[in-house]
Amino acid sequence: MTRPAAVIYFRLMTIRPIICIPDPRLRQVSKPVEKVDDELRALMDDMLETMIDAPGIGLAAIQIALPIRVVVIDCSEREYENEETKSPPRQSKPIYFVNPEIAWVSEEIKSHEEGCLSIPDYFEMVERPSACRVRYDDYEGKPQDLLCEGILATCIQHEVDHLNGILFIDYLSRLKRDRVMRKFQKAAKERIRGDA
Ligand code: GNR
Ligand code: NI
Repeated sequence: MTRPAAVIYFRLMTIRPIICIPDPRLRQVSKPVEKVDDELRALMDDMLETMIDAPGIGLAAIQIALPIRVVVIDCSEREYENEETKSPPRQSKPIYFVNPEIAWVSEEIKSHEEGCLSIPDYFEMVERPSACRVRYDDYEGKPQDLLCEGILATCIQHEVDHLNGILFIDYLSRLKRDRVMRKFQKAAKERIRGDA
């Protein structure tokens, strides 16, 4: 009997459905991850694929209905290096955050336009600290400490909010929040009626 020299296992990434408001699961507080293993890495691969497909620059696990403290972010430029030849992006550098904790925020606040894949086609300005430090475990389960600025600082704060059941519309006036919630509630009811 001959044995193959090596067996290569591979797995196709899967795009998972993203849940939207008013789904109450988005208000859950996600649970810490105990161990970074192959199963979790497979999930993080799926999250990246789902985020790129959406398309978005960040995704928290609860957005695919998994209440665990996992986030993926890729704020690097998604444009083609050369529009004519469609050569790949300059840098695509996803960051995987397991159990992220905001360890420090700057006193300086800045305003940035935010959107959310769980609140499609709605954008508003939100004020947040302009920089922050995040402690987390990476794709290999190794502890990391990262200083975030610019869009990365905005995005990681938005994602850590998701892990705590907070959405960016919570920072808006009650009038604006109620208006967007009602619009999505109405759309959800119409979908149910349409399916029946
Ligand atoms: O794709 C996204 N863009 C974005 C823009 C400004 C601030 C935050 C974000 S995150 C969002 C994807 C998302 O909903 N992540 O939870
Ligand atoms: Ni979001």
